[in-house]
Amino acid sequence: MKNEFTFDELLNRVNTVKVAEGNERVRALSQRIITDLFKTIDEFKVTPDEFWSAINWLNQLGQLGQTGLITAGLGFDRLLDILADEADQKAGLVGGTPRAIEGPLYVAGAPSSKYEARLDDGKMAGETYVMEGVVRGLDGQPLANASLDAWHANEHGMYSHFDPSQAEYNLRRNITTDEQGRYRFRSVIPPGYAIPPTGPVAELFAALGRHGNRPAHIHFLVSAEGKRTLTTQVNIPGDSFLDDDFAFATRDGLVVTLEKVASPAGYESLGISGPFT
Ligand code: MBD
Ligand code: FE
Repeated sequence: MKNEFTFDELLNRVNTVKVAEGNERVRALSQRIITDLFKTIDEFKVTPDEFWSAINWLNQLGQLGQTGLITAGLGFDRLLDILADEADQKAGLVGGTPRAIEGPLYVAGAPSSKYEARLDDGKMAGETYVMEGVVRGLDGQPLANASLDAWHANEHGMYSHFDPSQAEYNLRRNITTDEQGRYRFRSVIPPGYAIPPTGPVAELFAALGRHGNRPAHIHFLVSAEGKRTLTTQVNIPGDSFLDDDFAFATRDGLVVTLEKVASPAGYESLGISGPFT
């Protein structure tokens, strides 16, 4: 078999060669992506140096575990949410808390407790907050025994598990709602997040003239028996990146308001008692 090909002949051969049925969907998607890349390389006259430095970049991206970071930064995570919202609209599944992207920094298996939890280990600098609420179905009915995961960054914008300086599951907890669907937790208000200052994502962003900042936020993963799972976030108000999130993920309706409480009462079980002096 000779392998003298024109551009079109090689592309066609790559896209169709097979010795077994394989997976039709994987083949269709691969064909499209390979075709687009062949055309891009041709149209932009990509040099071998450029091509192999891109491959090196991809290898580094994988080795450093930054693939999930770049998908967020290039809008893919947000795209999936837009499409999910559209599908919900079509199915008449409207209302409730808007979804927001999970991001690459969720870790399953956080310590779990009923109704309430303290997320921080007492070492994080900053202002204490309490967030409390009720998990409801789309019908507005409170959901008892729902599972709520909450996680956020520490004062340096770093997440436990990915940051060796933090204890396991610091600023990550799972809460099971009480009989009235209620939850509440105590933590310390996080700052924004910034991508690692060196590495493949930082390199690409520099080349694109982009910043890699997210406004301060808290993540949630909420599930309940017989219900679809909600992945969402809330934002801390006043952050300068609220309208300029590198992951395009902040949304109307997810910016909370903060209420300063001078004399908190009823939070003794979370280690909070007032009045503050
Ligand atoms: C984050 O904290 C985050 O939420 C996203 C989406 C991407 C990178 C870091
Ligand atoms: Fe985050």
